[in-house]
Amino acid sequence: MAVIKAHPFDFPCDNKHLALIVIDMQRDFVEEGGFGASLGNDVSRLRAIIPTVARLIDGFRAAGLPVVHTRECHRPDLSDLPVSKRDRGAPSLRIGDPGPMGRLLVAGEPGAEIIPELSPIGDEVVIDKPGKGAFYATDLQDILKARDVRQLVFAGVTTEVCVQTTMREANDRGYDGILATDATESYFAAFRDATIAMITAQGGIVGCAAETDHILEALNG
Ligand code: TIU
Repeated sequence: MAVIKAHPFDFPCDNKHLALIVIDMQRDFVEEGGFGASLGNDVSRLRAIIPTVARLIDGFRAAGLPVVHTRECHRPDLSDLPVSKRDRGAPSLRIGDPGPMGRLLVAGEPGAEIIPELSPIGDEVVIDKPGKGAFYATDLQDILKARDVRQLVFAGVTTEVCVQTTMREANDRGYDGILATDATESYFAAFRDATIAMITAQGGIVGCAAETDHILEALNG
């Protein structure tokens, strides 16, 4: 069994049961004119991880391991959008409003698509999710069960919102989780760092954390 050099413990990874989950690398979070920018965020921080996420995805593809992509988006009629989520904060545009990339965070609109640099290929699964966590109101768990996946590597955005929420959901469902620290990013550097610290504290209460190079080394080993 290969071992990923990780913190706070080296992670014994079993390639027969390992998958990569790439969270919400969508135009709406990573490009100007999207939902993230409408909340007042600087999207350039998130763009910086694109090459590293691509390298991680390529490594999983080359090893023949599953890659699952998620997209945070809502039905066009917004029936799965709670008013509390729609009205939160003081956005210049709300979810469902028309923007430069179509209606914000609405399935089927250009802004909800995964960025072209990281487009899914072949039979890679894409999970559309109305919440922050990728298990909530989706069939992700059934899909992972069908492929006998038990260990999950996490990448994507944003670290403290959708990535952390999904990692916690996975932890409660019995999955081993490992966060790729240089393949995840937040609009706030301090929040990314705090998330890595809090999931790995207490002996890895939620999971462990490793650099992409170390994850790739274990896949190839
Ligand atoms: N606002 C923010 O940091 N994130 C989100 O709204 N969604 C995700 O993290 N995908």
